[in-house]
Amino acid sequence: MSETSAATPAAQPGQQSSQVTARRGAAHDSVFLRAARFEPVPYTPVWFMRQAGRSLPEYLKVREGIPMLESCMRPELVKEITLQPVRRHGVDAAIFFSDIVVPLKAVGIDVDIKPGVGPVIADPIRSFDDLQRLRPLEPDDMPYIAEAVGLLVDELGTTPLIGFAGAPFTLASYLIEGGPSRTYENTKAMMYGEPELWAALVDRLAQITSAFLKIQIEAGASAIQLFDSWAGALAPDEYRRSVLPASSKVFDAVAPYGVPRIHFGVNTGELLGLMGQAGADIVGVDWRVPLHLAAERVGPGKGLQGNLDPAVLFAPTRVVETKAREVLHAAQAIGDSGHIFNLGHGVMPSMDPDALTRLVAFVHEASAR
Ligand code: 1CP
Repeated sequence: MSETSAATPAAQPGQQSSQVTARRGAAHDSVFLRAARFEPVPYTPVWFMRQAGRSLPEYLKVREGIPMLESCMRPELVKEITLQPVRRHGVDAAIFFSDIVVPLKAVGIDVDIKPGVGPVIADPIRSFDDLQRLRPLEPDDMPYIAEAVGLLVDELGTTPLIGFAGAPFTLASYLIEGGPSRTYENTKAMMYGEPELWAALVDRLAQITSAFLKIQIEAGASAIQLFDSWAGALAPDEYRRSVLPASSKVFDAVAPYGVPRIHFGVNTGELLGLMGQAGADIVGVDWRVPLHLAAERVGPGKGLQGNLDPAVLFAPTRVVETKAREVLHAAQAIGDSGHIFNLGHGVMPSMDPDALTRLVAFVHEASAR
């Protein structure tokens, strides 16, 4: 973990008020942030990717009749949805309710989130001409984000708020394919066949992603997670050549703030070392690689987040507990701290929320030291 991680940056002239620093400060000694800084903790902190969302009846209720992207632009609603899993499950951190495509919408890309599908882009970006439509992101493009984060950190008090963004590769895959993909054929065609266009695209996305993260941090987010959900589609050499430089730019851009930086992707067993090298303090691991092996791949000085198979939650409680204990045991490879318990990917809509609440209590109890 880098020296800067624990500190608040001194040199962000005119960008960060002392008020915001003080608000973030309320969560400074939380178990989540202590673990993220490798400090001793009384128990392993836990939160869940996609903890806000369709598994919760209270979420379905407040979202009724409001399209996904519109809900992300209503600060009071964002605050309520972000708080719901914190109230219900007692998780150790909140994750900001938004989506990785919100900053694309903010710079004028015609994107919608279609129920049951995901993000759909009306006019995919496949040429230098198309790239002109992807302009840089300015803080004024999304005033509703800083407002929602501000409301949240005031309400959350000592519970930290995790900000997030999509990494350049994963965002590029939606922009190029026009929506979710299994094969990433158009994305890879550009990456292999038009390396200059590809480099320009991921560089532009690195700017947009960095700006989106900065807005959240400056408004009071205590940590960030960069989701490169689909980077696992790439071989390590290709990741190193075509993706890592852009993701590194993002991590470098937020480094001066000193907030812990988490980097996650699905199916990234072969990329874990490189994803750490990109600049993360903590590497998120899916369920395919046990944490003691992930620790070897990531190397010393970095934390790990994960990695219970989400589908385990559909099994009886005793099985969930056995499997969760296995995760805690494997995490001992990195010592008593530096581990943040999570699922290996997001909560599924059909999951029983009570099973998640029980899991939080179990992780706290089973890891107590
Ligand atoms: O109407 C709805 O409820 C739509 C479902 C939904 C939700 C709840 C989408 C559509 N996005 C979100 C919120 C969201 N998205 C959050 C905040 C909630 C939380 O974590 O508690 C976060 C962190 C995301 C990030 C996100 N969006 C990722 C990275 C995380 C991951 O799952 O790997 C990705 C890939 C997206 C794109 C996206 N948005 C929505 C869907 C269904 C998808 C995936 C589509 C695909 O398969 O490509």
